[in-house]
Amino acid sequence: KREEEAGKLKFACYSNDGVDEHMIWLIGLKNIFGRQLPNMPKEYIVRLVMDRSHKSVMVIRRNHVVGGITYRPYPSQKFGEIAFCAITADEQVKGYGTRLMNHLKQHARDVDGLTHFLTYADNNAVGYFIKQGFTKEIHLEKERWQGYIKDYDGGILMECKIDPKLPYT
Ligand code: SCA
Repeated sequence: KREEEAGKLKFACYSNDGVDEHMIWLIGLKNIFGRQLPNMPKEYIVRLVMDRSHKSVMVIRRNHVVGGITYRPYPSQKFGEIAFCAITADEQVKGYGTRLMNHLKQHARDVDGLTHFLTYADNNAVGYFIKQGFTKEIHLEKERWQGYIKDYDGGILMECKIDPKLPYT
């Protein structure tokens, strides 16, 4: 909290919108995903992070990306799919992952108008997602998400309902 007040911690949401500075932050985040998600092909990471229909919420400290979450909002369906989520190695388990998710929920609700998130979680990330309010039970009606998100084997589909009123940040 003190760091944030000193202006050293910043949460931002960027997409590949043609602004050079946004591209630089997205490249920094893409490099973290490449290192933290070794099972994901690098080309696939670049493609989604740079895809214009994806957005990335990231935490920036002292002009460096600490971590982020890349997601695709489906505004017509009012849900978003989380594609990647990672914090750089030496900054993990310090609370950044939780704060990042809270910023994502707030942004997705207030800017994108979303009510839910879905993600195919890696086995070893299920614990983290549960702590962020995700469940393995999918309450969202299948008609709202079927055909929109790609099936991905090796992952467990998880859902999170975004509270309509709660201040997340
Ligand atoms: C953290 N926690 C975990 C955990 N990582 N619990 C179980 N399994 C894990 N892997 C717990 C902490 O102990 C803490 O619990 C709470 O979750 C939040 O901690 P934090 O400090 O806020 O978390 P942080 O380390 O900053 O970030 C979590 C994250 C990170 C998982 C993003 O560790 C990371 O980048 N890991 C490597 C990459 C990864 O596995 N990414 C996950 C998604 P308390 O509150 O009780 O103290 S894999 C992916 O993106 C592919 C697609 C997908 O959707 O899965």
